[in-house]
Amino acid sequence: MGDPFYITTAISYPNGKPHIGHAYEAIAADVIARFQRQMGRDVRFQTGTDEHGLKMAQKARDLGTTPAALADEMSQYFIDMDAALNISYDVFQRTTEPRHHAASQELWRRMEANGDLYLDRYEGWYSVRDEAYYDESELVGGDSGEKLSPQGTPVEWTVEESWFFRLSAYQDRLLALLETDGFLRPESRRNEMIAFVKAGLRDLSISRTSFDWGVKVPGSDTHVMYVWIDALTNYLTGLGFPDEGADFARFWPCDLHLIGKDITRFHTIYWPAFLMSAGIAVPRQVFSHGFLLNRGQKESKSLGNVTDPIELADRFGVDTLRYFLMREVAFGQDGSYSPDAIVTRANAELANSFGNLAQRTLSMIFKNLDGDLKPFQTAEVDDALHVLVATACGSELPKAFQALDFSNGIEAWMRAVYACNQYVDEQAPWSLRKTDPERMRIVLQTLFIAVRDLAIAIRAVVPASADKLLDQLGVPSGERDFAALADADWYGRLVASEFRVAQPVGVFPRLELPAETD
Ligand code: ME8
Repeated sequence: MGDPFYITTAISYPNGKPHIGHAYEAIAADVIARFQRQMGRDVRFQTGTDEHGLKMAQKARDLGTTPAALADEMSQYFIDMDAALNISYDVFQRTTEPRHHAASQELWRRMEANGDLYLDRYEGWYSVRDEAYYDESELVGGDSGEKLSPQGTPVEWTVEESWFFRLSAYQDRLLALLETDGFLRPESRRNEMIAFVKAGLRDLSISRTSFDWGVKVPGSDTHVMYVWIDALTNYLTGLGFPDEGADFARFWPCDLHLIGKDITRFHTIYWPAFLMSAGIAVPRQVFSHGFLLNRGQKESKSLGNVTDPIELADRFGVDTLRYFLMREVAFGQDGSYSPDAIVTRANAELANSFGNLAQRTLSMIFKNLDGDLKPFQTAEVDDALHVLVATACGSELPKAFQALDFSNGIEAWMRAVYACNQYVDEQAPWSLRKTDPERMRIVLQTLFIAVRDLAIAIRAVVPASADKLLDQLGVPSGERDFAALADADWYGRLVASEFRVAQPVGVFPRLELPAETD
């Protein structure tokens, strides 16, 4: 078994249906998980829903239902979205599960035992939408002079008895952690967090008494935990904590928490401080991705531009959507999407370039060689193509993906696809058919090998399509990872197995540009 690799997404608030931001994060995490599996790692991939807190309680009240019923109903939409997007998670953790309450209470007890919790009174500006208290100095003015959080959400002056966490005691350790290379990426976010810690950390209010939709504070029944304490603990719950058994021992500390930029503070300051207090190792890396915008605008109900990611996947194809998001957006930065951009990208790269290459190659082998593959001797030009493709697929793409630089990894792959298409045009196998059938055979078989390499390399991004293609290429399902890619004997085994190329079925359809261009 390979080395363990534990990756998590943020757990989503199920107070509404999933939006494109949720889909983006799930897809990015899934591409990483699948890529690491292809690299031979023993991957544990966790996602879930964050079901407590005032936001959920208020939404349930508005709808005339209970928070528990709302959570049950809405978390199913996230499970359905993951199924629709082919998200290969191992654990879907819901925070209303009893085992999660037990895990959160144990974390609390450990922090208390370490002397980091104390009871006091809290007065401050609370944003229900962000589930966070803000300092007066952080607030911004709204259009009609009202006070808003730095995220632009309404805040209320709140006074209550509260448990506090001694965050101020962790300032130096947190600074050292943030300065550790690779803990928080991208760099711009790391600088922001370092500046935040350097400005001085205040103790954190971590319980509420004004409502009861949450995890009860051990020994303090009128208090429920601040929702972020229990939310962050989900990453431990899924591994069986407080039982520090096999899963916990194998997968903790987490290799990668993948989150959006708006919740970086919670994951790189509060969370490591809680863990340090409880005597638990901190995660190895947090990556905070950018926001996805709809034609450059944030989606919101009032703008009427909220997109259902399942509809997008139905309309353009799951793999098209996955490919577009990973290719188009420089990972870590904000990105924009529109139906036109999806169609243009998918047609240019998947349908016209890679899909066309695969389709041409397989149908020429089917028609001209009776689908029959043989061992063959290459010329210099064939070897050059082989080296170029093998380098892009076996080295450039995985190196970029390892660094979470997906757009550049895919670009290297695309360059190899273009080189193959250029090779087809230059070698013109269709005209060799009469003049030099043996040379035609060599060209087509060289292309067959290139298509196989390209399909394996892009498999994490477009898993269903790549597998459909690899099935047509006769590549066994156990030989589709990066070790298999580097195995020089596979072609010989395939030939010996008497596999024959059948009439190919197109894998990447050409899409129509949407009629409406508003
Ligand atoms: O923040 N583009 O939940 P959430 C990209 N429950 N990513 C986006 C986005 C967008 N437009 N909008 C949101 C929460 N996200 C908490 C997390 S973790 C212990 C608790 C990202 O449903 C967002 O940054 O508001 C977060 O990573 C995830 O979607 C869930 O957001």
